[in-house]
Amino acid sequence: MTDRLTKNASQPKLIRVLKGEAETIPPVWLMRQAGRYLPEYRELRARANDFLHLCYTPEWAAEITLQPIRRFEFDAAILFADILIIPDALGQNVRFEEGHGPRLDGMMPGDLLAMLDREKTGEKFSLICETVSRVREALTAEKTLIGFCGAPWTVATYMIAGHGTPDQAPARTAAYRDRENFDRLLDLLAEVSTDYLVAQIEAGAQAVQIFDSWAGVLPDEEFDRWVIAPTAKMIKLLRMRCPDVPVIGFPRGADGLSQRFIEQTGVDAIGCNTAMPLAQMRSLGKSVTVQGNLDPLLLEAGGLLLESRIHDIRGALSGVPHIFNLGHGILKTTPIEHVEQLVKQVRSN
Ligand code: 1CP
Repeated sequence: MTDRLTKNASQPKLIRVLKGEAETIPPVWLMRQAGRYLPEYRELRARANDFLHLCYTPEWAAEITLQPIRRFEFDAAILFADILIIPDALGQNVRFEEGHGPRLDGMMPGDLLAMLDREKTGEKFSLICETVSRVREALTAEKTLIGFCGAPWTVATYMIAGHGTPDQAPARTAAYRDRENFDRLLDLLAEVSTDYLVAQIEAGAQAVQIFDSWAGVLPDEEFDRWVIAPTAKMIKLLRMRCPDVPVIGFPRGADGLSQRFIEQTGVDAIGCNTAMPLAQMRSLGKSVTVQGNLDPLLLEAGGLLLESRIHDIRGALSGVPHIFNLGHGILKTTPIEHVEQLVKQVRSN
């Protein structure tokens, strides 16, 4: 751990912790912190009508990114966009239907490879980067701006099925049947996603998170091939171009394979889902920064149990580099007062 320590008091707290420092009061932000539980988000969302149009309008997307910072003073802002920007920018048809989540024209890996066009991505990526620069300009120096993308495996599950699925069966079946084209698809996504993250960093993102929300459904051999290998490739390419920018991996649900994920991808931090035991998080914290893992449903429920769990998470992770966060995205039914209570308690001694 000591060799990762680049002590620099002038850096924001979240970056110090990502570089391996343990803070008595951990930095805090929440996955999906910009979104539907906030009335000010719902108001803008209703005016924009179309979700992708919101993401591609820098003025609105920057405003939405900043809304939770104004309200709760989190240590980090996360760019407001979506993991499905990548398929959209590559030319696949992506829509967000009210009440149904995302809808894509799902296709087999070979057909996707024939249709996707890397040359197309520049125009849409530059709109997202314009949001990044606007947000960085508006934030004070102690706040960190996090850029993000989806991991190749998770993004591919939507590109093949055409929508979210409980078990990612369409993508798993397609990948088992045509491993060669599936590998090529993940390779393309890894390269394009790295270009996208580099562009976000050049525009002002100071750390990046790679969301692999569906990493937990794979057998270990496929986990190596479809989760670890593309993530390791992205991080290797990223380090060549942006050596100092910390990377948070979030292989959700892959608890038993977390140590292997850390060792083989080279992430600086690992996002831990709600089901990961705190003792395991503490042990992972010996090699990387750990982030998480409050249950979003407990934050929604509130009360004494919430208070005692926040206390337990902080206690279990004291002395290791820890970023306080949820184990998955905040729910749209979460009362604002519960978020206020969380931030207050995490910042109390
Ligand atoms: O109707 C609406 O207002 C849209 C709701 C919404 C929002 C607010 C979607 C649709 N995406 C987002 C923003 C978003 N998505 C962010 C913004 C930054 C933040 O505040 O954190 C981020 C980081 C994401 C990432 C994302 N999108 C993931 C990975 C994280 C996770 O929660 O697992 C995934 C899987 C998506 C796909 C997606 N986009 C939207 C929905 C409803 C979904 C899930 C679809 C499904 O599987 O059913």
